[in-house]
Amino acid sequence: MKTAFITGITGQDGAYLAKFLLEKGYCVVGLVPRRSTANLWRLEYLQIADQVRYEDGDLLDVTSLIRAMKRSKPDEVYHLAAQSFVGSSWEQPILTAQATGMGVLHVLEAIRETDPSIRMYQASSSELYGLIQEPQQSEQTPFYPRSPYAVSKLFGYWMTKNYRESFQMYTCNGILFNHESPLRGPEFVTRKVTQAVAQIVSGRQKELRLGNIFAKRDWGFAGDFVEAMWLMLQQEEPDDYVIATGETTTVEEMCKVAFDYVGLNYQDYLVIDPQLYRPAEVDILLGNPAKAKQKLGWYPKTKWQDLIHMMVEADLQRNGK
Ligand code: NDP
Ligand code: GDR
Repeated sequence: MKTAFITGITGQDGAYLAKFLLEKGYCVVGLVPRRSTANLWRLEYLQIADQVRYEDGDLLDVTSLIRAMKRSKPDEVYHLAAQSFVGSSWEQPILTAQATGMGVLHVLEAIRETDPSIRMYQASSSELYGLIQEPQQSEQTPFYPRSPYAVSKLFGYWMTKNYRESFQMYTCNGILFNHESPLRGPEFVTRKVTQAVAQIVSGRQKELRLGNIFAKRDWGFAGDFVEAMWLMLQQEEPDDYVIATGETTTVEEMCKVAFDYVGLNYQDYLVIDPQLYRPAEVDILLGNPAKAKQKLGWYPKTKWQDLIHMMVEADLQRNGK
């Protein structure tokens, strides 16, 4: 039986990945940072909270990572933990740089100290592309990060590549485009919208305040994307891959699809709030997943419209509708 060590197991991707790996017969160990209350709701939602082994540890404390890794002796490490909300990264740039940037180096060092043959997945991001240099972004597209979050991810990307080249470690960057689900944090725009739809339907909310509705994103389903993380660690050679759907949509169109699903007109509820605009925006993202399809045999299975419907449905249920 293989052992997988997941940082960020309490987050959206951590929960879906844990479920995926448990179904493959892995022993799954999750790193959990000290919080006043452990944040296990996603693992409970997927009914796997009691099938995971937990290790205390924080990305900012490399000794805790080394200890947790030595105890769990993993074959594969999936490094998903980060301060992952782009919007907050301007408010907390130093914490973001430490967790999202330096955290990657801490994990790489913990692996190097424990057993350099452990395979490692790094959660890189389409935010690396930022100010877009090519209409569709592939592994060859130059990076131009546009937020403290993206700059921190750039450091993590290159450290992951550097440890592969310097120490022959099996480390991979998954350059994942936006992926969402009913387990998405409510601060991200898709979930903010689907939650608002459900609350408006149940009379708990009257309006939806958004920032830049003209931004375009390539939205996929998190449940599809975690399979690609695993596939990257099953190859003969480590490499970096774009994971995306190859379709892009505005925030406004996504909003329309969510409200249409319950028979409401989004224009009756939407309020544009300039306070929600970002200091620097990523206007459009559109990924080219051709390499992942060719080398990993991976392709996205869920259309973004179905994903938004799935999320509205889950939020309606949470609101008793
Ligand atoms: P979430 O925000 O849902 O999860 C983040 C996780 O990181 C949580 O488990 C959180 O723990 C943990 N964490 C935060 N700070 C620390 C710390 N100091 N020490 C240990 N753990 C910590 O993110 P997602 O699941 O959506 O994303 C997973 C990864 O993929 C992130 O690195 C993100 O940046 C990246 N990514 C995500 C994309 C997406 O569209 N979802 C696209 C591309 C990249 P807690 O719950 O206790 O706060
Ligand atoms: P993003 O996701 O920044 O792409 O990062 P988010 O859902 O936060 O924003 C997407 C786009 O929507 C616009 N927007 C709003 N966003 C939020 N959150 N709230 C609003 O009210 C709002 N109004 C408009 C944003 O300006 C933006 O253009 C996500 C995260 O998961 C990262 O960790 C990951 O790396 C990238 O996706 C790929």
